[in-house]
Amino acid sequence: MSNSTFTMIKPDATNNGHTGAILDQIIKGGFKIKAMKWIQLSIEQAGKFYEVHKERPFYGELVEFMSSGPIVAAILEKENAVADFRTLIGATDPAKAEEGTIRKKFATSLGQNAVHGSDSDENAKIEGDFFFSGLERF
Ligand code: YYY
Ligand code: MG
Repeated sequence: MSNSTFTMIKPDATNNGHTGAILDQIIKGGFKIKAMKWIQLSIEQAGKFYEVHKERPFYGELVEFMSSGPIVAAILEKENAVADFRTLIGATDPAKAEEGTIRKKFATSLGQNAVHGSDSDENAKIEGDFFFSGLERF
């Protein structure tokens, strides 16, 4: 079990002014920020990040949405980071997310659900490496 995960605050949340509140909830949830950047992805970059979903019906919409505005990308550290962060953000569909979770509070819809969280230690490493070089983390 690794101690880090990767997150993005998605364009719906940055555009709706929720970045500060979401970061606050992440930090109060016990996560330490090890690296962080505010950027906008190109269509190509978003497409590559979500390549695992290429065959899914929502892929085109997801890639368009994720490149439509700024995101905050970050590597987070905590014991049991991947599972604990998935608990903090709640279910993919905000309508099904637990009360108090980040998606329940801040998501717009199933497709525009405010935050990303890695689903495994392996993907946390792949996703963190997609955004950050060794010089950008500590
Ligand atoms: O890991 P998580 O973000 O909770 O869900 P995934 O199944 O990996 O899907 C990635 C992303 O795609 C999801 O956050 C919203 C979007 N999506 C969608 O638009 N429609 C679906 N039926 C499933 C996922
Ligand atoms: Mg996922």
